[in-house]
Amino acid sequence: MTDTETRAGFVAVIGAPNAGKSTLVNALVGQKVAIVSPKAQTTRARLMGIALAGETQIMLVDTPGLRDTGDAIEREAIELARGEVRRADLVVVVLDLTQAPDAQRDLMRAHPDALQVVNKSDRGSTWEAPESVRVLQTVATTGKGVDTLRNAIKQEFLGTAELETNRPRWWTERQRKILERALGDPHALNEL
Ligand SMILES: Nc1nc2c(ncn2[C@@H]2O[C@H](COP(=O)(O)OP(=O)(O)OP(=O)(O)O)[C@@H](O)[C@H]2O)c(=O)[nH]1
Ligand SMILES: [Mg+2]
Repeated sequence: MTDTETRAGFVAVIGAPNAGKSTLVNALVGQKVAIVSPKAQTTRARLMGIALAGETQIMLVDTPGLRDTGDAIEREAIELARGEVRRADLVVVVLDLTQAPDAQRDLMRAHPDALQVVNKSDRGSTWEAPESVRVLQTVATTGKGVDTLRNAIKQEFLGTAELETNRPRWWTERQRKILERALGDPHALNEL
């Protein structure tokens, strides 16, 4: 390991449809890489952005909202999201307390190691997320709480560096070059 090597980690951003995942990814990245819409199920394809926290490169994978569905295309998109989750070093579960709790509680239970983010914290809520040190509040549309979230993600990688040899990853030279190009053009990440 040398000073010129860069740390990076894959973060999958998951949550209910319309929870604000894409808005949050855009806010973390600092530019519009993901499509945002008031309509649910906007995100269908794999999409990545890169956020920097000091020397740490955070690769964010925006995913389609997860829900049970009979729609074949939507099911495929959800399968894709599950794949992203399996590949990720860290999962961020985006909660929307203005939406029904059941499926979101299941999602939290399914990802006990995830960072949980209560987005739309500017809106009223019909239920409460469990109190936990791992729950952060954000307003993705205004950027409130986004710096704190970025730092929390970074901490996840730095904090586990001594405990696990496979987290964070050290990129190969090829991957490092792609990452470098991705700073100018996020689409370069698709080559990874
Ligand atoms: N009030 C409020 N609205 C938000 C916030 N974050 C996102 N929104 C709005 O919620 C809607 C959905 O946002 P998206 O980012 O597209 O949600 P998504 O989770 O990516 O949705 P899918 O990809 O369809 O699953 C948009 O109208 C956003 O402007 C927030 O913190 N507060
Ligand atoms: Mg989306």
